[in-house]
Amino acid sequence: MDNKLLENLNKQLNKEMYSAYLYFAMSNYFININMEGFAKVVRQQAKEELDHARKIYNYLVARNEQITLMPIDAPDTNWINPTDAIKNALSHEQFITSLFNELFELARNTKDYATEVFLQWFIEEQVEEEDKFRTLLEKMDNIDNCDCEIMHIDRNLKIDKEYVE
Ligand code: OFO
Repeated sequence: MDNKLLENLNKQLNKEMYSAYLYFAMSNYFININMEGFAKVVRQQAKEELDHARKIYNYLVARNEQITLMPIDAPDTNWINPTDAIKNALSHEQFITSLFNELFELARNTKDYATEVFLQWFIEEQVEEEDKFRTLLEKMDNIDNCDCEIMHIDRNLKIDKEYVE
């Protein structure tokens, strides 16, 4: 595999672990302000991020490539309200999308067709990830951070079967 592509895939493995940390941190934030519905949503997201990391790890193993594990940064947790936290989730996912786009381009430019196909799953997944947080944010933006309405959304998320513990 091309050296730069391998280096960036290893970095992406680290970013997925960071993403899990970010959503665990966000879950703590929501638990501390008694919003268990939002906490459940981001905790499920953390679980998905760990799956993404595992997918990249397994792919590098299957390709017999060198895996480099790097330190995971601690996320910033200075959210001022629930909307701020979910905005952070959306902008983080947009950043991750840009990283996958770069990886895809590099795989294509280095004619690594197996990696190009492997990355397609992530490109599609990012559309869903952005959509999930954008949809949630639209609901929150419409009510302008009114506490009672945010709590109403939280209660609905808590019973929403789409999100599991
Ligand atoms: Fe792994 O997709 Fe979010 O960050």
